Amino acid sequence: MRDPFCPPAFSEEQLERARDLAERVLAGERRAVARAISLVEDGDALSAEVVSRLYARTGHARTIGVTGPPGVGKSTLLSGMVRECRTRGLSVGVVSVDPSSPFTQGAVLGDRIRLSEHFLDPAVFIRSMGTRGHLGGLAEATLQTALVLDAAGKDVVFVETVGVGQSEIEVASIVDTVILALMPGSGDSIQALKAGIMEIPDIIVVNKKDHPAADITYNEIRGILALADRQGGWEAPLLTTNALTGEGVAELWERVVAHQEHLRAEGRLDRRRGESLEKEVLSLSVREVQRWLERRVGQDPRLDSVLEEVRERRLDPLSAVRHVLKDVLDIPEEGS
Ligand SMILES: Nc1nc2c(ncn2[C@@H]2O[C@H](COP(=O)(O)OP(=O)(O)O)[C@@H](O)[C@H]2O)c(=O)[nH]1
Ligand SMILES: [Mg+2]
Repeated sequence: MRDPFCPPAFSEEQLERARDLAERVLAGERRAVARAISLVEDGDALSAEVVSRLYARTGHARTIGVTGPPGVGKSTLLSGMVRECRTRGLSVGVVSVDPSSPFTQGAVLGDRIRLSEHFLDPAVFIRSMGTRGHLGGLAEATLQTALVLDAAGKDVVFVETVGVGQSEIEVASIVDTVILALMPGSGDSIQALKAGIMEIPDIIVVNKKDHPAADITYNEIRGILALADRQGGWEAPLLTTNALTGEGVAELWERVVAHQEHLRAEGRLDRRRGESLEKEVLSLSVREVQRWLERRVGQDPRLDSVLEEVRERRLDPLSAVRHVLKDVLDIPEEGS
């Protein structure tokens, strides 16, 4: 297990490989992009080295997240939006994350079918991520993959993630525009919206408008949105689509563009991106500290003795936390 406070030492040869790979990604070389993403996906320590060499050249791509419960048609909608981008001459990267199919990688196969028309297009790069690996966490791997695609010069980067209720929105927060896709039967997500547990996304789309209950769902969500606060002067539009026929997909893309223009016009894009990146760094730092601390159990006599005192009820948990912060993590007490 690598120690986050002590980055792995690479050989000169490895560093040379990372440099070379980063250069080829920046040149937009397809095989290099695939290789870099594989390193990210495998949680290979060298991937951080590659991404650090790409980072300064990112920020060009428009990033769009599509989230929602499994089966609502996110991948199919994405395929339609990729088509919209291509007719406008925009190059596209797609990262599709579906941890809901842990056994068969079925989502990955299904996505290949749903996105198949784009696989031969050299201006489109599609990557489905299964559940394997991800030592650094799925959200981090997704962010790094999006950065690779951005650095490779893609104009638009889509991130598809499964989100039910309040879960998995984390990944969506790294993008400029969040689309929540729902369909009749997405009860949990609709309840989460209603209860205010789930943040109102930038755009909501009710897919499968051919479904008999689509109107009811549409009206229910419209009712929720009517009561919701506008966020930053943007009123989240509600749309209906039939991703299979492509009905409504052009309008969906127009709304995405309108949202991006809204962000840019108000100088919000940079602020939003800045805040997301800040949050990302903090939450990853917290996670690394947590892992580091967990690894210290059984290794650090000070930590072990504090834990033992708690077990034996000689020390209460909150006092123990103070000891851990001060003696193990070396964090000075608040106010001192
Ligand atoms: N009837 C109908 N089926 C759809 C529509 N959009 C997608 N589907 C189907 O719904 C299933 C799940 O679609 P998929 O895009 O994989 O959903 P995801 O899990 O959200 O990515 C597939 O069988 C699609 O063909 C739609 O608008 N109407
Ligand atoms: Mg999908």
